[in-house]
Formats: sequence, structure tokens, C-alpha cells
Amino acid sequence: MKAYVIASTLATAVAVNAVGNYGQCGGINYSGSTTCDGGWVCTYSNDWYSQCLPPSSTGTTRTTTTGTRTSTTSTKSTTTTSANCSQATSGGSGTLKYTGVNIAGFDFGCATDGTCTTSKAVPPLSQYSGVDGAGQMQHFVSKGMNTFRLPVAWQLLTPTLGGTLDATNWAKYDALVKACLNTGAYCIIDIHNYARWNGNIINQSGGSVTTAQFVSLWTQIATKYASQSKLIFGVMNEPHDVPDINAWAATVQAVVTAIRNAGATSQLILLPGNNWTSAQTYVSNGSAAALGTVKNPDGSITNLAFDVHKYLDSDNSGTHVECSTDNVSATFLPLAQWLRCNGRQAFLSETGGGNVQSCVTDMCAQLSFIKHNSDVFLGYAGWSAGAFASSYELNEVPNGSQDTLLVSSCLYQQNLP
Ligand SMILES: *[C@@H]1O[C@H](CO)[C@@H](O)[C@H](O)[C@H]1NC(C)=O
Ligand SMILES: *[C@@H]1O[C@H](CO)[C@@H](O)[C@H](O)[C@H]1NC(C)=O
Ligand SMILES: *[C@@H]1O[C@H](CO)[C@@H](O)[C@H](O)[C@H]1NC(C)=O
Ligand SMILES: *[C@@H]1O[C@H](CO)[C@@H](O)[C@H](O)[C@H]1NC(C)=O
Ligand SMILES: *[C@@H]1O[C@H](CO)[C@@H](O)[C@H](O)[C@H]1NC(C)=O
Ligand SMILES: *[C@@H]1O[C@H](CO)[C@@H](O)[C@H](O)[C@H]1NC(C)=O
Ligand SMILES: CC(=O)N[C@H]1CO[C@H](CO)[C@@H](O)[C@@H]1O
Repeated sequence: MKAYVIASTLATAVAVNAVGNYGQCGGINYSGSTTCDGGWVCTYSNDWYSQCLPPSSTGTTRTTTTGTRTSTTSTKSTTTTSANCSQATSGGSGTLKYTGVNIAGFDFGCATDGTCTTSKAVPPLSQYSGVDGAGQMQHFVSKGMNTFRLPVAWQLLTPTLGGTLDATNWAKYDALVKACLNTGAYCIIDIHNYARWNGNIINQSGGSVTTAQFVSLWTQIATKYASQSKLIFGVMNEPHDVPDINAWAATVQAVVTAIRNAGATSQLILLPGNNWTSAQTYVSNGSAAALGTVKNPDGSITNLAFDVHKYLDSDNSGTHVECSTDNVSATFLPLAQWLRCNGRQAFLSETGGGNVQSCVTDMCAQLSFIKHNSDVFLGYAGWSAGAFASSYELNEVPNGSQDTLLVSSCLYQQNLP
């Protein structure tokens, strides 16, 4: 996260003529294009939903179900993983492996061009800023969460591009990681730099920031945590406007190889796509195809998952209190079907909304769908707890033992329908 204003401005400037693979192309109240990209066919699913599917998968018999948004999210018993992958609307055990929130603060001061004013960082630990991130994590774990994403500025870790870890700053960030690990939770390292260092895209801005410099950062981090089985490597937060997605995938491949070769051979690694890792366009934007080629050194894809984000306000920006969509039919159903058909999994590492009823409705529906597709979705992390003030629109910081409305209503998976 983000200054999504930029993303939405771009989005409105892009003329969308045809719908991407597995996107929605029809249904009651749908007003977008009914033409599919690349020869794919707009295929009736139910009265509320038609989807672009490969030509070979057309000829679907009409189902008798007239699904609404609500029924889409609760069809858990109708299909299973053994069902046809392009038609299944649920799968897995119905229990997510990873659920939790972001503990933000070390990323404060980072802008979407990859500049980070490191003096604005607020380490979310009481010994450094008074914000008790460790206590927050203990609270969340006591109520059922088990995963925390810990955003941090690249410049804070290595003030010199390509240099060694800054001892003082590393000690502070490592203290947060250790506080997370001490709760028994999984801990995601998140480099919060939008695929950039000070305005330049890694390996794509005339060589001013190289893949080798980014690899150097990750090699140092992975070496420190090679033996920590509960560490998760979030390679990069929200790449956007990356001109060459295949070159970006090559950069991510180099990082994955470096992490594995540093001895972190089995931990989960999250692969970030273009367009702010938008869950809605991970496939149509070309990220799934490009990042899908990234492999472990042994050629496997074990523990390599796609990293996706989704906000539920009117422009997908995460800047409004009110929510306007659960995005199940437009985003998570087609994504689940694509993942299932392609044997892949994704992790929703940022999602959020305000502490209002519209967001309770939409967030619970979204996360319930994810929970009932646990074969392809590994889990989620809400945005955000950590160093945010209680006045922040998307605040998830507990007040003592009292959770915010959205956290208590939707973020604990045992409370989801
Ligand atoms: C980026 O994602 C948003 C939704 O998250 C979408 O509206 C927009 O069209 C996407 N832009 C591109 C260029 O894919
Ligand atoms: C469809 O649109 C109509 C008119 O805008 C609205 O009254 C109705 O609630 C919408 N239905 C759904 C399921 O969104
Ligand atoms: C999956 O569904 C599609 C669309 O109905 C159909 O064409 C295809 O034959 C089905 N595949 C299997 C294995 O049932
Ligand atoms: C760097 O980018 C170029 C394209 O500009 C690409 O061909 C190459 O594979 C990339 N290399 C790495 C290691 O990322
Ligand atoms: C993906 O989205 C980015 C915006 O973040 C845009 O620059 C790029 O052109 C898009 N690529 C495709 C294939 O849609
Ligand atoms: C936190 O809880 C206390 C005690 O219930 C209350 O007085 C205070 O107003 C709350 N603070 C916020 C920011 O909600
Ligand atoms: C079907 C649906 O609800 N789609 C919405 C998903 O979210 C984006 C961004 O908020 C909306 O533009 C879509 O209409």
C-alpha cells in the first residue's frame, strides 16, 4: 500500500475493449464489454454471471441455479476439487493455512515511485516508537490468527543501493520479525518498494537499478533466516507500470534462486505481479503467465505462490471508508478457476475496508469465498494494524483487547460463514 489514486487514474485512461481470460462478460446488472479477448468465448454460467472461457470449454449446459452474489459465496457443498476445474466454485478443506494482518510502520515514508523517506518510518515496537506491535500480534494470535506481514523500506535495510544491511536498522526490523516468530506465527518479509529504488524500476530503467542489487538484498535476508521455517518471503510489494513483465519475471526468478541457494529451501515465497498485484487482473494483465514460469532451482514450483491484493472500495484504491463490492464474481471466482485449472495457488497479502457495515458485508463475503476455495487460496492478511492511528480509514489496530469492527466481524476465519 499504496497511493492507489495513481492506479485508478491509469485505469480510467485505459480503453478496455475486450474482456480478458476468465473475466466476467455478462450477467444481470453487468454493463461492461461482452466480447472476449483472443478468441475466447463469453459463456453463460448463471443469470448473474457469464465468463470468458477457452473455446474448447464452451457448450456448457445452462445450470438451473440463479446465483446471486450471496449464493456464489456460499455454494461450498455443490462442487469439490474433483469437479471440472473451469466450473468449480469451491474446493479444498474450507480451512485456510494462513490468516492474519499487516503490521505496518517500517514502510511509512515509502512512495509509489520507490522513494522512501526513511526518517518517516515508525518501527511498530514499543522500545522504538511506543507502538506495541508485539502486543498486537500476541492479541491476534490469542484470537486465532497465525500470520503477520511486516512491510519495510528497502532503503532502511540497505541505505546504499546494493550495499550491506545497515546494522542498526536491521537490528530494529529483526526485532519485529523475532517478535512475530515468538508468537508462533508465520511472518512475511515484505519489501515495500513497488519494484523500484528511488524512481527507477529494477532492471528496467536503463540499468540504474540492477537485478543483482535486488538479489544482494534478498541473499542477505535469506541467509539470516534460512533456518526459520515460519518465515515467508514476500519478494516485492505492488509492482506497477512495469513495462516488460517477462523481464520482471526474470528478476523474480533470480531472487527465488538466490533465496533457495542461501539455504531457505522450503519456505513459502510470494511472487508479485504487475498492476499493484491486482487480484482482479493478475491473469489478464499477463502476470500469471509470466510469473508462472518462475521455478525453484530443482525445477519445481513447490511453495511458490502468486501474491495478490484487493481493496473493496469504489475504485479499488483502499482510500475510502465505504465498500462497494465483494468482488467475488469479478475477481476471486475467475481467479480461483484459473488457479485450479493451472495447478497454482495465490495468497491475498493485502485486503481492506473501513470499519462500517458495507465493508463488513463485502469483506466477509470475499473472505468466505476465499476460505471455501482453500485448495487454491493459501490465506489472507488484512491491511492494516501496526503503527496506524485509530483515525486511519482502514485501521485494524486493536484498542487493548477490543478489535475493530471489520477485524472482529470478518478477519478471524472461524467467524466467517
Ligand atoms: C489494474 O487493475 C485494476 C483493478 O484492480 C483494473 O481496474 C485496471 O484495469 C487494471 N489495469 C491494467 C492496465 O490492467
Ligand atoms: C440491479 O440493478 C438494479 C437497478 O440499478 C438494482 O435495483 C438491483 O439491486 C441490482 N441488483 C443487484 C443484485 O445488484
Ligand atoms: C469441463 O467443462 C467444460 C465446459 O463445460 C467442458 O467442455 C469439458 O469437457 C469439461 N471437462 C471435463 C473433464 O469434464
Ligand atoms: C533484465 O532485463 C532484460 C530485458 O530488459 C531481460 O532480458 C533479462 O532477462 C533481465 N535479466 C534479469 C536477470 O532480470
Ligand atoms: C499491466 O498493468 C500495468 C499497470 O500497472 C500496465 O502498465 C501494463 O501495460 C499492463 N499490461 C497488460 C498486458 O495489460
Ligand atoms: C479505547 O478504549 C477505551 C476504553 O474502552 C476508550 O475509552 C477509548 O476511547 C478507546 N479509544 C479509541 C481510539 O477508540
Ligand atoms: C462484480 C463486481 O463487484 N465488480 C467490481 C469489483 O471491484 C471493482 C473496483 O471496486 C469494481 O469496479 C467492479 O465493478
